[in-house]
Amino acid sequence: MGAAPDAPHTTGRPSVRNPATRATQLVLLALSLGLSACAGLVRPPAPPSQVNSLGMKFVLIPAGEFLMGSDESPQGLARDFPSYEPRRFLQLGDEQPVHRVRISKPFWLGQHEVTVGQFRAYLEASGHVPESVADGTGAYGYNPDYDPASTARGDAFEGRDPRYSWDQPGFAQSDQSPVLNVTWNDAVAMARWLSQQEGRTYRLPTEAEWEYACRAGSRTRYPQGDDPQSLVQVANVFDAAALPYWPRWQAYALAGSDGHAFSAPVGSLAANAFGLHDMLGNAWEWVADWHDEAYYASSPGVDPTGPEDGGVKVRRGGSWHSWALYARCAFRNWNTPQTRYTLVGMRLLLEAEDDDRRR
Ligand SMILES: [Ca+2]
Ligand SMILES: [Ca+2]
Repeated sequence: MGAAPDAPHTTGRPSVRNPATRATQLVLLALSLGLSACAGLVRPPAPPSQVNSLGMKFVLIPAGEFLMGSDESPQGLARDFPSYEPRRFLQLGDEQPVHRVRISKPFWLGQHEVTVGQFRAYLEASGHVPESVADGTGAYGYNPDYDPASTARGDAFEGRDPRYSWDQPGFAQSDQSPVLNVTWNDAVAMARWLSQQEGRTYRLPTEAEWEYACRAGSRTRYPQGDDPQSLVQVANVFDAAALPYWPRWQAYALAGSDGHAFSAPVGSLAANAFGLHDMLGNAWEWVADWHDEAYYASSPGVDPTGPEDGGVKVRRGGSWHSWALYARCAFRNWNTPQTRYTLVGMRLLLEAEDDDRRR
């Protein structure tokens, strides 16, 4: 599969350890249990979390094993995605074979995608110039007057154009929105800077760590099950709210509404069983690995880190503009490390230290 430079190939230290005394914690626990019993509710405990120097919240993901990838048949997919062209179900071969992967160490993963506000704070403190600005070619954006048919590639968005950048994708973004139009190189630079600032190791998750975190114990297409229509409860994707802006894609819009035509403030939709929000939808998320169509056939069984080299980096999870087929935990998409696009953002991983592993 070839890929144009930007276009989707399918269309300090922990600061929130509870300061309460042990006695206070016990009282709070007793009250909590009592209230839960009164209400007839048994809630799972919140996962351990911490907030870093930029206000980014991380949750602890336990070590474990999972089945990575998907071996769904084209026939099965056609049944559940009846309005899609059959050729789309034949383009998912890089999700096979399904293989068992062990994640040997716990890790902290951003509870949310990196936000516009956090990325701005990083730029101001570090002096980093985002690649779309540094190379002068700009990024991509939404322009209601733009006609994809007027361009050679038929991109859904206008660009590259210097008028668009990480803080200007052509639609309203707040400091709580996921940052978009950032390159893989920008994401790695932010992780390196945070590591230097805090004396800990930040990086992008590997593809395996990302899928393990997305599935959160599930083996279905989506963490909540296989039904594409149920996605609107947990993910901001291409839905009834987005359809009025792109009516020609009516066949691919979910019938329900997730409440967001464009990006959603991070954490607007429900978390998965690991306490992570927006793993599916909102912003595509760069991961560390190079993409290789055949990698799963030879992937190591423990902590795989992807091919040694390659030409394109993997991004995962789908976006606010993605159709449900492309917002599955197993789906793999990819672009060059220089790619910037109005659908692509990031989520960072913070490596666990020995103290964390005893939790
Ligand atoms: Ca949406
Ligand atoms: Ca996402």
